[in-house]
Amino acid sequence: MSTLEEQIKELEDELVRTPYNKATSKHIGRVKAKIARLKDEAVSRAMKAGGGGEGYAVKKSGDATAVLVGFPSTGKSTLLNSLTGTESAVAAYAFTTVTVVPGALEYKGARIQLLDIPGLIAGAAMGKGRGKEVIAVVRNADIIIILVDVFNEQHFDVLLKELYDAGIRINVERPDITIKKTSHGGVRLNAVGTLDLDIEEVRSILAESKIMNADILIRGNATQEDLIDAVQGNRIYVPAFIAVNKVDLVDKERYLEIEHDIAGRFGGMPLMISAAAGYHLEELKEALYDCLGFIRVYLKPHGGEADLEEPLIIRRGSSVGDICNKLHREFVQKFRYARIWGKSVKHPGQRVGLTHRMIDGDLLTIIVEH
Ligand SMILES: Nc1nc2c(ncn2[C@@H]2O[C@H](COP(=O)(O)OP(=O)(O)OP(=O)(O)O)[C@@H](O)[C@H]2O)c(=O)[nH]1
Ligand SMILES: [Mg+2]
Repeated sequence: MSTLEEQIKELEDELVRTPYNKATSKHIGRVKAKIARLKDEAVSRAMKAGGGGEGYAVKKSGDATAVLVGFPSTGKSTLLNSLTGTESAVAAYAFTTVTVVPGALEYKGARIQLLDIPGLIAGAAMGKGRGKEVIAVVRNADIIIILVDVFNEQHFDVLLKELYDAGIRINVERPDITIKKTSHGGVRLNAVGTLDLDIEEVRSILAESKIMNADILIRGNATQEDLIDAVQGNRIYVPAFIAVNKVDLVDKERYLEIEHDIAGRFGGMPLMISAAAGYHLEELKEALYDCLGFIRVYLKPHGGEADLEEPLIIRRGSSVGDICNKLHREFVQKFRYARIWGKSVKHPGQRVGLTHRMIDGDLLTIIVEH
């Protein structure tokens, strides 16, 4: 019996050999689904493997948690220290950081927890290096800063692959796919909008997970990978951006070359920084704040005036329930209703429930049982 890794390799080779067309799409879907299933199995085995993990339980704090992901010695700890005044050990050799070191960053009223972690290397998703611990922390973050240094821009492809293998999807929306298992009737597909997948591909992918009866609802377009992700069900969708560190060590020409190259491959401009020299760090904070999509909500006591001095900083898309959770752990249980003045409602003072989503600038009154 070959190992999981060998089986995955064989299937991946087969994929490379098989041209994609109408006749092969069904088979390709099945092979991709199988690879995803085996990889997930390898990842979850690696995550369960014993040993290590000491000091990795960092409690989330602040308004959002950002994590620094990069190869060893790219300057993650130096960056954490420059941004937050923390003292995470810095040294010119690999794996200086062996645990998670948190720091706190205040920017425009938002408190961002920044986590420095050990370097990530090829194979991390399957547990190589400190992969197990590192991936667990990354999966928990609200945003990822991918850090490469000017001498190793190719690391960037490896980092993206490791994140992908670990089920982390960056800068994409979760595909709108609902899978409802049924007891009979086969696989039925309901598509809202144009969908490039056909029913045979869908059946083939589901069959790989032994789902023979189900109602599938897909809103908008979706790829085979999207459907496989939905079937596997443990994917994480998180924003990320790239920073290139140590730009103090290259000349202007090389600087522009790297910037251009990464922008082309990532589809977005990287931030060109120097953690040690303090170059472009304000821009990095702004990028963090922007990418996290913070909004401000003002609390207005029942019958009183809103506190316009100290807004609550929350993530875009947060609901009244999210705010209740943040304010007090009993608020959700004792919640009766809320009133809102602002853009998220039609009438000033409109009554809303826990699932109502807030918009920047809203005033909010929460009514709880006493
Ligand atoms: N010239 C220059 N050197 C830097 C910069 N940032 C970090 N370094 C140096 O790079 C080396 C590695 O920095 P660390 O901050 O320890 O790197 P790390 O990514 O935390 O490394 P691990 O903990 O091993 O994963 C140290 O010698 C730093 O002084 C920078 O912006 N410019
Ligand atoms: Mg470090």
